[in-house]
Amino acid sequence: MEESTFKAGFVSIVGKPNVGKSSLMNKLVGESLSIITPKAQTTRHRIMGMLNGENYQIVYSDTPGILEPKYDLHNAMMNFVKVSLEDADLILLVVELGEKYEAALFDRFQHITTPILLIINKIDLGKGSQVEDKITYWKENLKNIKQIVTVSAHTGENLTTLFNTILEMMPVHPPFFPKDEFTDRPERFFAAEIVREKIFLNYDQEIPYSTEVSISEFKEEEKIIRIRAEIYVERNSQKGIIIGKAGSMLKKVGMDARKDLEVFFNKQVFLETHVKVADNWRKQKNKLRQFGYLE
Ligand SMILES: Nc1nc2c(ncn2[C@@H]2O[C@H](COP(=O)(O)OP(=O)(O)OP(=O)(O)O)[C@@H](O)[C@H]2O)c(=O)[nH]1
Ligand SMILES: [Mg+2]
Repeated sequence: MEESTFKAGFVSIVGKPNVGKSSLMNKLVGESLSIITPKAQTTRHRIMGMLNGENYQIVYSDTPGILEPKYDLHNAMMNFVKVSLEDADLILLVVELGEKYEAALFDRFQHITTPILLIINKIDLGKGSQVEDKITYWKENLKNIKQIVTVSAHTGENLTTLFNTILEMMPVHPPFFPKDEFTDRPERFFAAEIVREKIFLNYDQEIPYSTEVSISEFKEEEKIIRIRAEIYVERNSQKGIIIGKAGSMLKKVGMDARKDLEVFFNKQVFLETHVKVADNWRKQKNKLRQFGYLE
């Protein structure tokens, strides 16, 4: 392929929490890079996933769901969204089927000059004329969009059409990253995210939101990877909840995580977990810096 026809660009996936941004990125990239849970605010970082073809490189960015910030962690998350929008050659604005126009969220997209594709996700849940009705609804409410694409990140419906539309809109440009790379994140990041996903899935109420995971050791040996994960909670009283009766809950998290870690790294994993307290870490700049949310 001649250099002059190579296409490469940045595609930012944005939208409200829980609409399926991470599910969509994983499907578009073909790798389980981003963690997915039924709870809102699962994603806290900008995570890049590259799709490399013979004559293209698409650099997707999964981002945290857009919300009204309530504490410093939220501010950091919204800054990831902002920076990702600034870098974008194309924006995938994702809404879920039942969603309505909210000025606080969508007004910012009414005047952006970067091209926007509106993605209506979760169409597998649609009944009767619901999907058609929603297309009409969004055309009326959001004028500044190039096209609407309806998909299901869950079943994969229409994802080929979406991919073709994205590729069509990519600028002619040489690749931004080496062609064998598929993410900007190191192995430790994915290890921490997999443990965090299991915490989102195994605990309720404030626990998932109060928890952060940090990898203090990642040693790859010939046959096994040894990982030490520190699980931080905000208050001492939350330690007991994480650990559970006779350590039962933490044991389950560890087992669930190890299974996925072994699939992700395609190798046997030994996982050690430790629960610690980082007082009010979501509201403390120094701790947010330590955990990689701030420069
Ligand atoms: N039925 C259905 N469920 C979906 C679809 N896409 C995602 N989901 C589910 O929606 C929930 C949220 O998915 P995520 O991909 O984590 O959503 P997100 O937008 O990344 O969420 P945040 O990271 O919290 O902003 C999960 O339970 C997914 O399984 C879809 O096309 N159909
Ligand atoms: Mg997400």
